[in-house]
Amino acid sequence: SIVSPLLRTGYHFQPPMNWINDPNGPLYYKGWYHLFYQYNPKGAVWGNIVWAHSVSRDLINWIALEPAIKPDIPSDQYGCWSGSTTMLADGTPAILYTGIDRPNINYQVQNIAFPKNKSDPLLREWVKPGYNPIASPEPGMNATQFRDPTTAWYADGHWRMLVGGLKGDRRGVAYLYRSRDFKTWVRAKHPLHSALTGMWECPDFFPVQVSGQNGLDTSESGTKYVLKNSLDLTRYDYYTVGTYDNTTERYVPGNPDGDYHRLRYDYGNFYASKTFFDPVKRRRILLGWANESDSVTYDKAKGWAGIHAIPRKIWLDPSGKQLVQWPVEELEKLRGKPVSVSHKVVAPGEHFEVTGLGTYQADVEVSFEVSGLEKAEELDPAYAQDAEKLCGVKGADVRGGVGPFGLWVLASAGLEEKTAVFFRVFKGGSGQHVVLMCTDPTKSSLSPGLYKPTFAGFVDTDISSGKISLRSLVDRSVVESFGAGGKTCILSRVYPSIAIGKGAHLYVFNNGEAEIKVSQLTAWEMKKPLMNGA
Ligand code: DQQ
Repeated sequence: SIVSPLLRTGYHFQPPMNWINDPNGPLYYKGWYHLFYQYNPKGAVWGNIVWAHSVSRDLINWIALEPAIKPDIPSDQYGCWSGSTTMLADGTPAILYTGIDRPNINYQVQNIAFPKNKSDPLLREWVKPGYNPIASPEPGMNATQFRDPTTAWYADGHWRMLVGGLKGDRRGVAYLYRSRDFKTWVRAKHPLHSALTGMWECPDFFPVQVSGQNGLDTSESGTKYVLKNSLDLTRYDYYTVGTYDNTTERYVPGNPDGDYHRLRYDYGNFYASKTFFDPVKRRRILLGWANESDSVTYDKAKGWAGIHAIPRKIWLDPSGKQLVQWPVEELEKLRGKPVSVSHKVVAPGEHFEVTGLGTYQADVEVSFEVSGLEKAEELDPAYAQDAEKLCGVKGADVRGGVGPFGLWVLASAGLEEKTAVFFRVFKGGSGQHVVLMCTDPTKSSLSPGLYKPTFAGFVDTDISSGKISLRSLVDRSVVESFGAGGKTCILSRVYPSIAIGKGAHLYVFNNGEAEIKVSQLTAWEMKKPLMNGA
């Protein structure tokens, strides 16, 4: 059944039980990665929110500590909501977070906390200075839509941070605050940026290098910057790449349609994400929350709800137009013995099984080679801007020209259940090829009443060589996929009823007219890391 323990994820982040949502305040400190997260200590539904705390040496094995931030001062007594960590010049980490300070209405203020004992690498205890809150809604501001402070950055004698908000009914806002001493904060007259998209939750703002895969500390200046918002309206995370300078204190998206262009970190179930700079490996890491896609009744019956995506390293694509994401290399420590397939042709309408490993908990990397791009279907202009709609009408079982081809993961032996992760190539208006990546879970489970949306994004890759890669992290009830080396990512939750445990199989399929070659496929069964004592 859907509450089977075999559906509880094996290597994705989660506590032993209860509800989790947003990742909060990730940071590296004295040999340890710290992850805080929104957590209900009392149940598997949202509520009673505290900052739970876990630590890790490698972002993969996690040890749970006591919650770090709990309601215990007037300005957070009704909830400790999302926020971030900033490293001060003397090496002190500071947490900025949202507090709910009155009952029944979610009136929001921003608070600060510091470690009680800086020499404790585990940062177990946090103190909240008496001068809290450090920012409150002003007259004319929407006090119930004012939250989620970012990591602050330092330049020209000032710290600056953002707080997400809503102006009027529709304008999402990144309010900008300034401080000389990290104690007294003043709001800048104009926000860093705003757009008519609805409330901006969990803003994130950081510099990126224009070449290479290294990250920058949030206070280093970049040629380019990324601004991300989590849109309450759609429950997806959107970002733009643009420019920023500390004198004007304004961010300008590179693409004039940027705010409405809908570039997403992940085209699946992934929300309220946050990045941080890892000074050890000089990389920027993205963490995100994936909720369940079953019902509250099931969540209660399971006793848990919510996971985090595998931490992803992110960097700017050489085109400068988008980010690229890849699971942190530490994940590869969980790989068991590999199984490989090479140079295998999959004829139109054919599929084959990848055998020799347990695939309910696996890491699968494939390079495909397509011949016969001339067989690509025309792209209906009605769907040219909407990958999700396109995938809705051109799902995995709809025969195509070039594709659908890809993987069936968490598939039962008789294929009654299967989640398809695939590509489909179209001929666009001006003769160029358009690549669609989809996760189609419509056949993922025989259990009734599940929410099984198809997820999809376009892949901005040059397919003229016929080559494209796919990586899927399969973990019992999660399928987290990276197309074309991480240019398009899709995380999806599925709850098979027979494709569980040893009943889960892995296939490569081709439902197109054109022949597909698997140049190389390697699959690893994944071991279970330390996961918060569960
Ligand atoms: N979750 C937090 C808020 C944030 C929202 C509350 C996003 O601070 O805006 O749990 O999921």
